[in-house]
Amino acid sequence: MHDANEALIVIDVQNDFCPGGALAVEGGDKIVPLINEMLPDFHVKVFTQDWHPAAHSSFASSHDGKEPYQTTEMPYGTQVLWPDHCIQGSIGAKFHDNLHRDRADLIIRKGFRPEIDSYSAFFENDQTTPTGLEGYLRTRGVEKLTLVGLATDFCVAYSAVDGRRLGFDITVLEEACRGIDLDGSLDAARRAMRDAGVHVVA
Ligand code: VGL
Ligand code: ZN
Repeated sequence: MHDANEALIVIDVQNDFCPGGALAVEGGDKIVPLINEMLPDFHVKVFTQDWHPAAHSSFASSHDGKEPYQTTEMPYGTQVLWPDHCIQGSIGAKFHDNLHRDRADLIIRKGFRPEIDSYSAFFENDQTTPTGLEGYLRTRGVEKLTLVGLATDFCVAYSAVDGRRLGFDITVLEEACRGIDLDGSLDAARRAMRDAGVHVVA
């Protein structure tokens, strides 16, 4: 059992990020048994769920002439455009069937504002709009986080770097993560995490 001040944060283990999903991450489903095994060892267990309205601004289909994986400029910076995914209430937005979702203390949804994407579990992509997770963790006395889930180079990495910015001790367990790796994004994410003082563990 881990200490009472440690939390497991399970990032976006949803059907659309698993094989067969709209934004499938290779081997995304392979991490589910590992995460299930880890869950009972943590006092505090938080799951995140990517949760977009239809026609979300992060979808390529919402931008004339754009294809998935191209980028566009948003008021808050450059945004990758994705295939439609994790639409609120859809099967793709559900957690993977085998994930022990009933173990979650808290499910935090993100990306529900039409005009802004949210990779991080802490802040939306403007880096200032909070999701509320920080307050939840602090009021439960949490200081250390272990991050697992999908995708390593987007939601996991952004959450890890933001967590460091907020002063949490952060470990990313890569064995229980899988990445998208868009144009070297996996290496860049590993570098950004290490530079931020995240413990990146194989
Ligand atoms: C994610 C791209 C778009 C993720 C979510 O969970 O890493 N990536 N939405
Ligand atoms: Zn998304």
